[in-house]
Amino acid sequence: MSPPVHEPLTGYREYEPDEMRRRASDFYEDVRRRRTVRDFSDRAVPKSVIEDCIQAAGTAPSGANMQPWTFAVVSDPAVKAKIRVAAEEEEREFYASRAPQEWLDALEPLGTDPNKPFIETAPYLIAIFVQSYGVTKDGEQVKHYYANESVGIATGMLIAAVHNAGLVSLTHTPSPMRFLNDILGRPPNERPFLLLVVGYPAEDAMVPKIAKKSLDEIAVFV
Ligand code: IYR
Repeated sequence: MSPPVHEPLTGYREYEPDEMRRRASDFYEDVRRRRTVRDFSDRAVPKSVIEDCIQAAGTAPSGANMQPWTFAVVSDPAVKAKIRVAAEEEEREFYASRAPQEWLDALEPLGTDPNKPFIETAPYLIAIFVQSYGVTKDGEQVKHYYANESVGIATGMLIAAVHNAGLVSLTHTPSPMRFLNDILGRPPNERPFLLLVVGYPAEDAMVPKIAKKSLDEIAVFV
């Protein structure tokens, strides 16, 4: 083990209290506009925007800084078509028999169903994988810590980055999603976490009329 090397904290910025309050409230006002969208436009999105959003996600904290994530970016229409076929197959099973009635009732307000045309319409799919363990160049396994939590945090940052860029996303979770390993050629130490659909909303996009919980419903101050 080499001794830890530290460096000065140079990137940090403190703001005057007024500026801090303004920034905190501006950020909230901005992210509260974010909606999960299921109606996508096929308009092209610059690849560099997707790359920057993924780099932003890659700055997320992770257990022992293992960065246990892989972002597989799909824009090839043939690959998107394969993913759609496989996802819809799982979704048909889910809606027809796998999902308990309670789950179907919970989904009712969202109006979701097994048809997932957005998988082909949207310009980008980002399949996010959790690396349950790492593998060195010599093929040795490296332990990952809090891999799920770490990938959840990175995914949240990716969703925020996509919103900040003026795009919309859909957190799609076909279950089970192992077919993503086959289609995308990912190794067995990688488990699909989420399929993030990214693009512009369709011009006539509709979203469910739902509300977020208020501060006193989600926070306690002790
Ligand atoms: N995976 C299914 C069902 C679904 C599940 C949850 I939890 C949602 O918030 C939305 C949908 C689907 O994508 O339709």
